[in-house]
Amino acid sequence: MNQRDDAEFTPWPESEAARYRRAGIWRGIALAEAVHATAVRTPYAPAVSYRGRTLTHIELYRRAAELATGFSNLGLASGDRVVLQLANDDLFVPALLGLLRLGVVPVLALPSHRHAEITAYCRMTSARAYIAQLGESRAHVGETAQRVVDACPELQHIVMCPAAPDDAGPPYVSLSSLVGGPVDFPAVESGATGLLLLSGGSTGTPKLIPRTHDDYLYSIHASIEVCDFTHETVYLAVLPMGHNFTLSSPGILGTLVAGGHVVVSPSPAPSVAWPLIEEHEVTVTALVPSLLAMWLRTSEADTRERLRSLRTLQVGGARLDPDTARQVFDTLGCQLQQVYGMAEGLVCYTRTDDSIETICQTQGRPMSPHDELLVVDDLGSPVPPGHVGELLTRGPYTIRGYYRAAAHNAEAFSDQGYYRTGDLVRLTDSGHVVVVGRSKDQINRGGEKIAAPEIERHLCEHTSVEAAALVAMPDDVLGERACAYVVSTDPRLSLPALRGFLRERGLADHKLPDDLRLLKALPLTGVGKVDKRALQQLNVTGERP
Ligand code: OOB
Repeated sequence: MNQRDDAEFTPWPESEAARYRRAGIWRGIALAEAVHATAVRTPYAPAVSYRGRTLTHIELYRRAAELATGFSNLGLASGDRVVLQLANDDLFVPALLGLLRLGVVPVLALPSHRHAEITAYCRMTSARAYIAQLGESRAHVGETAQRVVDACPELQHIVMCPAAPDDAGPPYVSLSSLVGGPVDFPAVESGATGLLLLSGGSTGTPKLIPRTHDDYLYSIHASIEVCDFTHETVYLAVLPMGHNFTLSSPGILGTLVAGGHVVVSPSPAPSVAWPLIEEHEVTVTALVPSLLAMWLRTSEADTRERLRSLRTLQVGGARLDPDTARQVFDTLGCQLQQVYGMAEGLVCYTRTDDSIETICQTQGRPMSPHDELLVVDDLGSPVPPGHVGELLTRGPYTIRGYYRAAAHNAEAFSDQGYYRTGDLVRLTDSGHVVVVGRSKDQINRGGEKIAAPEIERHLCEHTSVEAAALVAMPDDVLGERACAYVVSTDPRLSLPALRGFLRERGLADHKLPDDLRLLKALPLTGVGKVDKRALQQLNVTGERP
């Protein structure tokens, strides 16, 4: 390994990079520049709507520039990292574009993250600021922000949205007060890291994904083309806006670059999202399978009529079962598009002209002709066509390494620069991917990823826990739920007590175990590792919350 362990970014080999640049795959344009070019083409078309208020493309451009000025006056500059954690509201897009405009690198945290995760991201990136939503009660800054301030003294600013409470002094500042005289925005280098996305993870510590302006913009343009996004697209952002699926597949950024209109839904519930679809004549939205199931359950005789503007429903993030997939056409009256993607890069889509069977039974095919896919066995050799193996991938928008994680990168990437996805797949003759399972130590809980070792590490900090293993169990609603198998000195250790313990440690709610089962010992494999397959086969009669 010739890389420093704190290397921020593993570049593509120069020969590949040169090829991507020469072929115009990487356009040499920074992300904010690409969005702002649309403002010049379609200045007065609606860009972002939230709770009855709409910003046109030119207004969005101005709002982002104002915020960029404010961020710059705070002392933030190109290359600095800032953790951005906003709910689905009207500030997310201007704040994101404001940071990108300055070349400041946003770390895209999810609203569900709490102080354990936010503190880790701040420390890993030596972040200079944390942009946070005001606490629930709106009267105080919220527990997460307070705990992050205590744990990260090097953080210079906590920017509260929309405004910090009156009695909160430094380091708290209000996003709404961030204005100031004009500044000269720097030219942003398109080969530099544009943003840091979160990895679903399968290790004890969270990993961050450095996406360059060039590679991310390419993935946006390729998505726009495959999904046929135009200035007529009206996209409803239902899933968390900081997730790669919502942000760029083609999502929010794809819609804006294509000159379309993003409508922000503060909740995925049909009672909130469906009236927005009707009001704004939304043409496309994206869901995870568990939310699709909820939409299907909620549907009534008039649902098709109410959702008549909706042409395409994208579903991805977790396995969609083919029977549920088939119901989309009749029950909701729109096209289904399966999306199999990952924040590390590769995104596959089913196409409009695929047969219904292909759309229902596969997770699509790679969006770019430059994506390279290998399906390999345990020893790393390619499997025969049509057989199941682990998917490895590389290409112009799939990273070559995680952020500051050289030791982990040596395992997560092959010598030839392929990313080991940890997904078990089969390729069809037509090149479509069928995801059949997973080899990575992760739980996919309704599309939200849990790195099992991360939670096991916390569980083992409990005074009565001697050993712990977190394992995926089938769940009717979520697809999978998390079961903790624990060896404890306390036979009365309960699920609520364990969940309370983890909550106190500041973990996001979706990472807390759904079941607990106490064992005398954890089963081990021949090489002495915890045998998670054996645990999955034990009948779960354990406690549930
Ligand atoms: C998306 O991104 P991540 O980074 O949250 O999670 C990636 C992982 C994949 O490696 C796979 O294990 C799983 O999520 N996954 C799916 C899937 N889509 C993602 N598993 C089965 N079927 C699918 N359709 O989840 C993501 C990023 C961009 C677009 C869409 C999803």
